[in-house]
Order: sequence, then structure tokens, then C-alpha cells
Amino acid sequence: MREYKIVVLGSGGVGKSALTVQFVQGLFVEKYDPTIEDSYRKQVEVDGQQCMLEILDTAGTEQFTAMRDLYMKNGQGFVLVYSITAQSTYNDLVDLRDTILKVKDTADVPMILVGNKCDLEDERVVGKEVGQTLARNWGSTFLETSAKQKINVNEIFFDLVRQINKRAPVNKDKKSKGKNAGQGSNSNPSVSSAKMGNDGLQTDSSNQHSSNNKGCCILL
Ligand SMILES: Nc1nc2c(ncn2[C@@H]2O[C@H](COP(=O)(O)OP(=O)(O)OP(=O)(O)O)[C@@H](O)[C@H]2O)c(=O)[nH]1
Ligand SMILES: [Mg+2]
Repeated sequence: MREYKIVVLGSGGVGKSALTVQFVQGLFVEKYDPTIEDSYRKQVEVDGQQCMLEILDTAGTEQFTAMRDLYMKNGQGFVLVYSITAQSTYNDLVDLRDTILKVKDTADVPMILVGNKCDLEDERVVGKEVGQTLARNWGSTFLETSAKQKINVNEIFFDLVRQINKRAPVNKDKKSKGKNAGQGSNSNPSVSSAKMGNDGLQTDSSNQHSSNNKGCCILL
């Protein structure tokens, strides 16, 4: 099964972990617990293809930036998250994207701009069109989301899978490499309960989470 290395980036408190946990585990984390680095695995079906997503939920706080180059290098798709309730979190993404392009040494990187917390309309300070414009300038896709109300959460990850597929179409040559890994979880009865995403795509409930709260570095 093909693996997709996805990295979730953005300033502290914008909802990176809440979005990731909502996608992987289907629940909303109300409490704010700043992340050092967490990684998750989730098997999903996108356009009839089983995919294993490896999602790296990164730290928004500056002190952990030393790990950034490494995961930017290894990441295949990037979720750049701001909060529609905090202008500075939007502004911060410009530099972050520049850093990704520099590290990857290409302008063509699968990327999605995400304006999170769209349930907090009363506290909105970043207009939807402002996000759309930035994404257009970047040539990337854009979604407003709510981890709390589960709006457009699955869509973030499915969009990235499609972007990655577009740049590097599925290679069917594979001997039986990955067969064990992929089918192991397929054959697990616990993964048969499937939810449908809004766009009709299927996500299953198999997921693994490894927390890196001890400050070790997880390599994708
Ligand atoms: N109302 C609302 N609150 C949200 C949403 N997403 C996250 N939050 C809340 O915002 C706070 C921060 O969310 P986190 O997911 O921990 O933020 P983060 O980006 O992972 O922060 P760092 O790990 O420090 O980088 C938490 O209290 C969440 O419950 C959302 O869509 N709507
Ligand atoms: Mg976090």
C-alpha cells in the first residue's frame, strides 16, 4: 500500500492537533496542550485506492524549529493551518511556506492552506476571501475548517493525497513490497467499521498514534 507523508504546520494554538485528532480518531480535543511532535498513521480509501497516511503533527512554538528542516525534507504533502480568529497566525504562514520551498528546493510542493476555527464566526478577523487569495497566489488549494464541528476535516487530507498522486501517479510495478503492512491492517476486523467522508470517500478506523512528548525526533 502506498504511504503518504503529511506534515501539519502552523502557529501555536491554531488547531493543528485538533484537526489531526479529529481526522484520525473522530473526536474533538477541547483542552489546549501544546504539542512537541506527534505522529499518527491512518489507512484511508481515496478514489478507490487504499492509502496509508503518516501524519506528523508539529509544534507551533518556535523553540522546536530545529526539527523543521528534517520533516520538511521528508514530508510529501503539507497542511498549512491558521486560525480565522488570529491575524498573526495567517501572516506567519508566508515565511513557513518559503522555508518549505527552500528546503524542498522546488516550487511545486503538494500543499493546502487551511483557515481553521470557522465555527467561531463572531471572532473572525481573517476573511475567507483573504485565505482564498493567498492560496491562489501560491497555486495551492484552500479550505476553511472546523475541527470542533468536523467541517472539511477529511477533505484536507484527501485533497493532499490527490495532489501527491497527481505529481507522482501510483506505481503499480511493486513486487509484493508493502503487502504485509497494508493487508495486515486490512484483515484486522477492528478496521472494518468505516465512516464516509463528506465527499463520499471512505476512512477506516485503523490508526496508530505515537506521541513524542519526550522530545525525541520522529523521522518520517
Ligand atoms: N472553536 C474551535 N476551537 C478549536 C478548533 N480547533 C482547535 N480548537 C481549540 O484551540 C485550542 C488549540 O488547539 P490545538 O489543536 O491544540 O492547537 P495546535 O495548533 O496543535 O497548537 P500547538 O500544538 O501549540 O502548535 C484548543 O483548545 C482547541 O480545542 C476549532 O475548529 N474550533
Ligand atoms: Mg498541537
